[in-house]
Amino acid sequence: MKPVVISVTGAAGNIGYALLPRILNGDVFGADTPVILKLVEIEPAMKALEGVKMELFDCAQGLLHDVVCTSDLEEGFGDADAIFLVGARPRGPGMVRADLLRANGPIFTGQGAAIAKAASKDVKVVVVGNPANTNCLIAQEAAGKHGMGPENFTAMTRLDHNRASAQLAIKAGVTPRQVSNMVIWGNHSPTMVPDTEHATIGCVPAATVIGDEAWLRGDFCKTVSTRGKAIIEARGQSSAKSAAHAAIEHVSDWVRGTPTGSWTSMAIRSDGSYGAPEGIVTSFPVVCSGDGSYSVVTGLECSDWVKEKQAATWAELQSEREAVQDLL
Ligand code: NAX
Repeated sequence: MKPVVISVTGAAGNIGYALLPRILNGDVFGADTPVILKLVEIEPAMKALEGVKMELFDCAQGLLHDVVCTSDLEEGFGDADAIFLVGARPRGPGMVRADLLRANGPIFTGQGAAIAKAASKDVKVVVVGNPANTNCLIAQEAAGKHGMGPENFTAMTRLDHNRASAQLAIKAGVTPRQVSNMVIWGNHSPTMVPDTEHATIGCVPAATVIGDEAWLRGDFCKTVSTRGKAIIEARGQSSAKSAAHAAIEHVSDWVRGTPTGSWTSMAIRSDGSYGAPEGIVTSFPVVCSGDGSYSVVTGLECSDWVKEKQAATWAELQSEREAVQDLL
């Protein structure tokens, strides 16, 4: 079978280390599809990346066709079928979200342009590096200047979706497999809206099974939206395994389709659905058809409580957009 080309930026980092063996396990395109990995790093990390490459060969995973290590963007994205944009500058001491936007925004103008020039025209891009939604918007705009549409670029809120589903499962005393149709609305930031109003646990509405609205609107939302911080405090490092797992599920669902009757959460370019402002990248409930296309789930009724929180997260995304206007 013809190999697929999968590019990963920030491949020498924490998430990269957890992500690459999963890709070579066939977890994105399937267990029979060989993989050419193109690993993109900045110059100072190239030596570490060579070590990662050695380890990948040492795993002798059956699908490994080739590994290319590069800091040249067009080489790194050449003919890519899927791209994980993980690499970004971490938030340093004293940096606020706006500083991070300014530091990381320019990375995504260069990457968006290089993807449009070099990748497959059907490439599926997931932005993981933070601030993921607005980095994705920047990449979309840059790619658009070279003729590639925004639908090729998405940002990851699957980790938030999975964290929320897991918290519901723990509270209900069931396995996460029983939980369906969580929705994450908005930004991958503390303003995100973990909405359980359409979720089911074992085909019963989650609200009925949990029977504790105060928890669903209080501690549950707080736990999900601050989970990343809690993990850093406990582990001394940010989420890597769970982030890699979420990124794999995000792209795998996009390539192979969401299970019948359920949806996932993905941050995509807003078309105005549910009153979200157009021209931001926001998380929606999304169905992937399995042929590479995806669409927002329509017709969900949102309570006033959810609508109020949606308005706040969308306002944050609009202000992020304004802060990087010169990069768009
Ligand atoms: P690390 O600091 O371990 O690794 C980042 C890697 O990116 C480094 O190896 C660095 O050399 C590389 N890099 C930096 N600038 C680059 C560039 N211009 N081109 C290519 N590579 C570049 O971070 P890690 O823990 O792997 O996290 C990576 C990103 O994921 C961070 O921005 C982090 O905030 C973000 N996250 C996003 C999540 C999400 O749900 N969307 C959750 C997990 C994670 O926090």
